[in-house]
Amino acid sequence: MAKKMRTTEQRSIDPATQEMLIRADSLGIGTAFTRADDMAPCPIGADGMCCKHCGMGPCRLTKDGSVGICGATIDTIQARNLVRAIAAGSAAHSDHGRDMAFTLKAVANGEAEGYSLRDVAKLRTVAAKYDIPIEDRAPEEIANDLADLYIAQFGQQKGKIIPVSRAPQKRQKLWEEQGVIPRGVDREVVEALHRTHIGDDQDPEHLLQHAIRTALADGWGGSLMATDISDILFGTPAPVLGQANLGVLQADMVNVVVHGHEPTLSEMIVAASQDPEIIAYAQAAGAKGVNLSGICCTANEILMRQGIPAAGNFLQQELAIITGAVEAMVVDVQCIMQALVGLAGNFHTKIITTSPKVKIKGALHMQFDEHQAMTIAKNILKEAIDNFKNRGEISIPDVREDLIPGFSHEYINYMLGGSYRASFRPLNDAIMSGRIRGVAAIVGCNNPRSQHDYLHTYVTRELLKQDVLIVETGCGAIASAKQGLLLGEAGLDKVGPGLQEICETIGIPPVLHMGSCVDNTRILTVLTQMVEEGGLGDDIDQVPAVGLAPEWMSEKALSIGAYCVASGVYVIFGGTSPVRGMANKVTDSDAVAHYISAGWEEIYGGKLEFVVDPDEMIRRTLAHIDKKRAALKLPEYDPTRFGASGDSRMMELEDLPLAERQAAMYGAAS
Ligand code: NFS
Ligand code: SF4
Repeated sequence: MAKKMRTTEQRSIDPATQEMLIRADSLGIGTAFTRADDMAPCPIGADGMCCKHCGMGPCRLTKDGSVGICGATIDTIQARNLVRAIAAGSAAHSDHGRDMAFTLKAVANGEAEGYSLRDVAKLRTVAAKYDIPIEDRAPEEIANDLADLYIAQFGQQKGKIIPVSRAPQKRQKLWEEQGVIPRGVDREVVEALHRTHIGDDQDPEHLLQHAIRTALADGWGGSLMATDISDILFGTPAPVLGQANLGVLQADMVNVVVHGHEPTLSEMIVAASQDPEIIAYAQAAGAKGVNLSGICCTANEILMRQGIPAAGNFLQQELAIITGAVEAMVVDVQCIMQALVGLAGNFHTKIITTSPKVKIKGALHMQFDEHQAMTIAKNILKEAIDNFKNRGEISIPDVREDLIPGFSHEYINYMLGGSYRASFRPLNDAIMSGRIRGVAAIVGCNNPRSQHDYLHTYVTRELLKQDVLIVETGCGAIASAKQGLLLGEAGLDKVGPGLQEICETIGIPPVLHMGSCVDNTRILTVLTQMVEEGGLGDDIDQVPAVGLAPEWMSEKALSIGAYCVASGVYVIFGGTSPVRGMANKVTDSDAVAHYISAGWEEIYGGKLEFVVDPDEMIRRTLAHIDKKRAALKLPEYDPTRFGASGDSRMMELEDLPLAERQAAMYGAAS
């Protein structure tokens, strides 16, 4: 079959990316974009119908009704593959959470050089949720107890992991009845591997039930703990001004790009880069200073807390190096392409691995240890500065966009409260009145199989026109940032009339950047608080909300999708389905695809679907939101009811007591 080479415009909608892809071509350098064109995905594996779980295989099931050597059916193999992917995703997020807990423990005991407990208020709030005594105690004592409690969740063998207690009551009861509350984070991941070994669990529905439990160990376990601790150690995000895209690299400075996921390293590199000793060292090398920027979720972590610019999202990691202006790319864990090392060989860039868990052949390994964090961070920066003199010709795209990230659930709660009190009431009211039709979370990766950033931003723009408030995380948030969608009032004219009123009244962008992928738990918290606020049902599945991952590629994304479904959310993924079934001409088997959609919806009220066409994603999103509105007996969405005059009306209503305000806003609707 002839290879299909795409044009630069077909590969990405982002001008900085296009410019660097042209440069890569002229230098004869391959990237993930060209490799994706060179290699068609294996259709059998893509549909989840290849099994490599034992040495009798690999078994490739290519015909309807065919089975593996052991007799495993297509349904079983698809379910097993999905369970394993979700287990890997859950493991990645949760192991990140574990390391954060160890860091918290070290900080509490004065053993972590350079770190402090930056948000004591959040520490106290979180500790109080678990009945850890907080009165008359030093923050370190509280932090030590919280760290112990969180560390224990990973190895716990029986009972329930404790953060689950933060879900809506009704949801917890449902999970209890279904037997899917994680007993311990590690236990569920291990059991997922056990159950999918040759000759174990072979009932697809039973396997997929454990996929839910394993994913919940991520969303209401490892990830939630990671977010809590990151906020406690580095500060709970609040809006700051930031920038995104490759144009944040600077010609006259030492450029250090931090890439990966764990904020423990990147936060310390931020601190070290501002140290007078390091600045002097850079100046002695002939540079103006050290310019830090981030890629992937590390970018999100330091962007939303420190305003450190994001050089780009997942598919731009190679392109940053192709500028020729990066002295060092410092990586820790997850989403780091092995191609970086070979690519960097064409330039002077040093790839520095830092995690005891991640080495890449040919990279420089400078192992990070939170006990000597500041010393190691400075050594890493000196290595980069020493490399400045080796820089060759550079070409930095003059493309960057401002953005305002940092909408933690705490901040959203605070900002919505406006003049009367910190609360989710105004958001619930706006949804109930129909000013906001519903909420969509648009999250997840880039994938070189689809046009870079296109699906994220197309779906975002179209839903905004339909008065859907958008929250974003991960590489999707960076995609929107680069397109100027995360800016205060700019672009509000392209937003539906009701949503425009709300954004103007509260003073928020219509797309809220909520952090890294681990921070998708912030979205779970927002949904829970909306439920608790009242008026939108008594569980998450009743809220008019949808989750989308239009350009997903990682196993972590599948875990996020599954825990959102288990929490009651309708989740739509773009691209290929790992359980494609019917859509593939080879087989009529769609039992697994059907089960994770209709089957899961019957149990959890949420469902997981894979949809290629973005207009179909939008159609299904709006249909779901409208269905949920109708079930809540909310007025039908009608954009003509709101408009320019609404602004002053909102202001008037704000002064009325709650009951009167609601009566005025919804009229006869109960
Ligand atoms: Ni999320 Fe973050 Fe990006 Fe995908 Fe990778 S960086 S954890 S996995 S690619 S969104
Ligand atoms: Fe084949 Fe069964 Fe072994 Fe899988 S577990 S490789 S289907 S024999």
